[in-house]
Amino acid sequence: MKIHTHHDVANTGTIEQVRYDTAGADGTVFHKCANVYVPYGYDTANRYNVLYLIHGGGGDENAWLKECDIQNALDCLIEEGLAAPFLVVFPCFYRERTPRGGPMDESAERGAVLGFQRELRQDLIPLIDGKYSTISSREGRAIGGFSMGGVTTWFAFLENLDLISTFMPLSGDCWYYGGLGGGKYTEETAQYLYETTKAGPFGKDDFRIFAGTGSKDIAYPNLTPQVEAMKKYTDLFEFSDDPEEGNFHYVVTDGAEHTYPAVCQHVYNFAPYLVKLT
Ligand code: FER
Repeated sequence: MKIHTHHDVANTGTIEQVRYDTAGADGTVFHKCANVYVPYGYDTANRYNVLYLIHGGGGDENAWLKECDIQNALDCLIEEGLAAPFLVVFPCFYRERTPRGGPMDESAERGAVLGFQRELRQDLIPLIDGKYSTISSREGRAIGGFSMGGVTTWFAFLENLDLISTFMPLSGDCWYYGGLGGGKYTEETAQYLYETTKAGPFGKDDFRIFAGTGSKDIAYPNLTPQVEAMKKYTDLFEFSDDPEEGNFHYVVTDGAEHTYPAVCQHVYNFAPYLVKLT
C-alpha cells in the first residue's frame, strides 16, 4: 500500500464552492453547497475525471478537508505523476445541516444517503458537468466515501451505476436491508448486490470496486463479511489483490481505526486506479 506523508509541493490545487438548489420529494427546496478541489494547471482545453468524495455521519462538505490532509494528498498524487489531474467534489449528503447530537439514528442516516442518490443524479452531476470541463460519462466518474459515505457509495452502486463506473467504499458497508447490513444481513446483501446488477446492462468489465478499511475499524466486522460473501459471485465481482486485475479489491490496513486520516491513506493508494490516466 502506498502511504502519503505530508510534504509541501510546488504546485497546489484550489478549493472552490459551488451552490445549488435541490428539491425534496414534497417540493421543498434546499440550498446546498459542495466544495470542489480543482487541480493545479486546470485548463478547459482538457477534460477531467471527477471523484465524488462523501463525508461520514454527522459531517458535511467540509469534513474531509477539515479532518485530514486530503488536499495535500491530492496535490502530491498529481505532482508526483501518480494520477492524472482530476477534480474532487465534496458534497453534503444531508438535505439540511443537522449535526448529530445523540446516538446514531440508523433509519434517518439510511434515508439521507438514499435521498442523496436522486440529488446526485438530478442536481449535482449536471451542475458539475456544466460548470467544469469534465469527462461527462460514467467512465469519467468515481464515487467514494468514509463510513456513512461508504454506505452512500454502495447505494450509488445500486442506484447510479449508469452514471458512475468506479466505487470506493471506505469503512462503510451496504445498508440496503438495514443498518450495518453487511454484517447483519451478509448473504442477503451480497446476493442483492449481485442480482440487481446482473439484471441490468452492466457487466464486470463496466465497473470497478475499491473497498478499504482498517483491522481496528468499527466497520471492519460489517464490511469484511460482505466483501467475502460477494467474492463467490465471480462472474460479476472478480476479486484480485492486484488493483490492475479483476474489478473488485479490498485493502485492510493493519491496526487502523475509524478515522478520516486512516481512510485518507486508502484514497491516496487507490487514486491512481480510480481515474484513468489520460
Ligand atoms: C459501519 C458503517 C457505518 C459501521 C458504522 C457506520 C459500526 C457509521 C457510523 C456512524 O456514522 O456513526 O459498518 O459499523
